Amino acid sequence: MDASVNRIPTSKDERALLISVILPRQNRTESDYSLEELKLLVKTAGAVVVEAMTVKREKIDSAYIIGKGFLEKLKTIVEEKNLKVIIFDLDNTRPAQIRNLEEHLNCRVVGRTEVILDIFAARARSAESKIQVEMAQLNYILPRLKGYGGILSRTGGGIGTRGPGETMLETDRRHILKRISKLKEDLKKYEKHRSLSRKSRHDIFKIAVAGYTNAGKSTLINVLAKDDLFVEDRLFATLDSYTRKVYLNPELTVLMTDTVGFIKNLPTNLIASFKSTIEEISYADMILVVSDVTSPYLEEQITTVENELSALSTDKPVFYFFNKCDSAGVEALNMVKSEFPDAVYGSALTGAGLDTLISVITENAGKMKLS
Ligand SMILES: Nc1nc2c(ncn2[C@@H]2O[C@H](COP(=O)(O)OP(=O)(O)OP(=O)(O)O)[C@@H](O)[C@H]2O)c(=O)[nH]1
Ligand SMILES: [Mg+2]
Repeated sequence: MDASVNRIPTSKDERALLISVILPRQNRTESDYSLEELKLLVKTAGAVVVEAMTVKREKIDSAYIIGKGFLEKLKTIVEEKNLKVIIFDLDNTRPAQIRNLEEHLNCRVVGRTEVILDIFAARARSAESKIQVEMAQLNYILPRLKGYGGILSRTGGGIGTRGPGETMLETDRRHILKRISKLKEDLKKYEKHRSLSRKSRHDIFKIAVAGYTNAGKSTLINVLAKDDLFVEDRLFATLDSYTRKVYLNPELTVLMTDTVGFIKNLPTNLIASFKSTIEEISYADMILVVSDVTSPYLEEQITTVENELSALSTDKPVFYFFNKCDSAGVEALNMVKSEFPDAVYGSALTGAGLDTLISVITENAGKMKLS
């Protein structure tokens, strides 16, 4: 089997219903944020969000996630609205719950993790990221094989069905384990290559550009490098870590590495698979975090990024560029500025603030060289 991920284009009319389940100890603002983000993820995956709803529950039902009453209502909604997929804003759906729901509702049911894995599968461009995604998918499927019963072998495309070939999904655990170990071997080659090219670049100042997905990381590198990286108003436009040589001013030429965007609760399988790509960040001399000031969830996004960075246990200095100031309201922007006074504010799109950013980078690069 070829190492590439099997991609089945999603039909444009894949009509989806999103469900957020909130439990008594959960915070409504957080779950709203999560649901908004899930909408974006689902659109990125190519489906149409017909409706998004929030249901309150005392606890997650072990068989059906939701209660019997709502289940029946849902059945009617699925028929009336001609829904093709129900997407729960949950990270840990159990295979048996999915199977029960699918059998009862006669429609596909997936969780947030499948949506993210699906986007990664569709976006993987380089051979390395294709291997990384396939590994994440197989590791996700492996413990679930038994519980899913026959449903994984279903063909037809759509969220949650993209990934390693269907024939693969029908085969046994041993086959998958063998495939995973082959992919691991293949990945090692890329890691070796990475470490060699890192060694060859030891004398040039390196900046890793990190941040939440869609913050404008690639756009910023493009404008600084006068380059043409893949930019798109979608989540996870970039899955590979590209490095570009960027001439900032007569004093300083740097290497800037674009990295895969972070997101709240990035599936652990993906983090594990993309470890080497994410680790690129810790080999830089400086980390530049790009944030989208227009996001109503700026703080949550920064927390996510900070958590991911601290998981790397890097001691490299971190600088913040608050992007998209061109489309932020004055009042909102002032509030953000008072909260984060040390960040550089600007816009990769209009070029505002880039001079300041370049001076901050140059000044700190100079200091670091001296120390
Ligand atoms: N208004 C405005 N939009 C911007 C700015 N910078 C980037 N964008 C837009 O934001 C969207 C995402 O930009 P990208 O550069 O792809 O973001 P990214 O952080 O690389 O995203 P991922 O690769 O998905 O993690 C694109 O539509 C950009 O045109 C900016 O300064 N202002
Ligand atoms: Mg990008």
